[in-house]
Amino acid sequence: VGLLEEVIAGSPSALARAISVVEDRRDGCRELLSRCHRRERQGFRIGLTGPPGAGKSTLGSRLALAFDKAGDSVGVIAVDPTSPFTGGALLGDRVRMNELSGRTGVFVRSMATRGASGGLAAATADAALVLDAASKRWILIETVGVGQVELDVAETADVVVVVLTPESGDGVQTLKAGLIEVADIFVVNKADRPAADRMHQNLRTTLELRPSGSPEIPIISTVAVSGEGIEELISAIREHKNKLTDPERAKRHRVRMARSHVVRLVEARVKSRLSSADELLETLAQRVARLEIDPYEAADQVIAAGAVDLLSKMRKRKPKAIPAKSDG
Ligand SMILES: Nc1nc2c(ncn2[C@@H]2O[C@H](COP(=O)(O)OP(=O)(O)OP(=O)(O)O)[C@@H](O)[C@H]2O)c(=O)[nH]1
Ligand SMILES: [Mg+2]
Repeated sequence: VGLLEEVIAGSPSALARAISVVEDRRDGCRELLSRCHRRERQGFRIGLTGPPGAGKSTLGSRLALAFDKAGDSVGVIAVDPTSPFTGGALLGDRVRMNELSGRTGVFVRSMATRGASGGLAAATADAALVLDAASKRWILIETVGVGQVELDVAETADVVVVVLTPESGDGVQTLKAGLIEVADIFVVNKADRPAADRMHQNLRTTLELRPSGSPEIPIISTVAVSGEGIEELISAIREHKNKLTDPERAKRHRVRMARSHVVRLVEARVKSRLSSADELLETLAQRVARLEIDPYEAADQVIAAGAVDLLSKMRKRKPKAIPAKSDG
């Protein structure tokens, strides 16, 4: 394919097209990704997550500008917030992100969620691979951290920055939201507001409650709108990046990332398989409702049907030898 060569050569329009191929799973997607994957990984992935309106986009723009100023290329993947409450912020995002796009070296891409939950994390990780091929040194992935899906997206990053505000509630709530598990760095943004110090303190106390030996998680106060604290945040990110240069750690990290990527792909496929197995599901659901079989048996049958389907794909040479579907 000529597309990847154009991406490697640095064409922004080819990059945009390649990401569309990946996002929409168009023809040639698999081949493209496989070729991207075989190349040396270049970009360091920074996941920015946190509640709606915490300042992730503002912070991300600051980071992108700072990296760009330092002469490094940047790719940004902004995952549209799913929550209807933040729909209004979307346009604002686009405008600010577009401002950034005008700068050389910064490539910004918005990804639609379109409800395909498992698919989103996979698509994001795939898009990051394409940005690698385009030699982007820093890859920023913004996602609203409100649910498991968003946390999954965050997990596809090399460093996860969880952005909170003085209004984000106490540390215990944060713990409950599962944010501490994914966080490598905490940011208390909107530090210009009252109660920012208390939030910082709460967070510190919560982190101290973790079992001894837990990895250290820096807490950084920022005012994204003015740029205050951005340097500290960049230092913390670089420090985390440096830790990953240790060969043993780097290896473990790569395996963990690969594992997560594979899991996301499997999830995405199972989900899309499920949505195309409507007929089988309907039949089974009716049998469950009639108390003929229990839901566990129905689930077994769906999975068995999927496995048969997978097998037939793997043995492309004689696909007809295997029944496409078990009709139970
Ligand atoms: N006072 C204050 N306002 C801020 C700060 N950072 C961002 N904001 C404002 O907070 C609002 C939300 O900022 P965004 O950067 O869009 O937040 P976000 O987390 O990307 O929002 P979503 O993508 O909708 O979840 C905007 O009006 C920003 O101008 C800050 O440090 N202090
Ligand atoms: Mg945003």
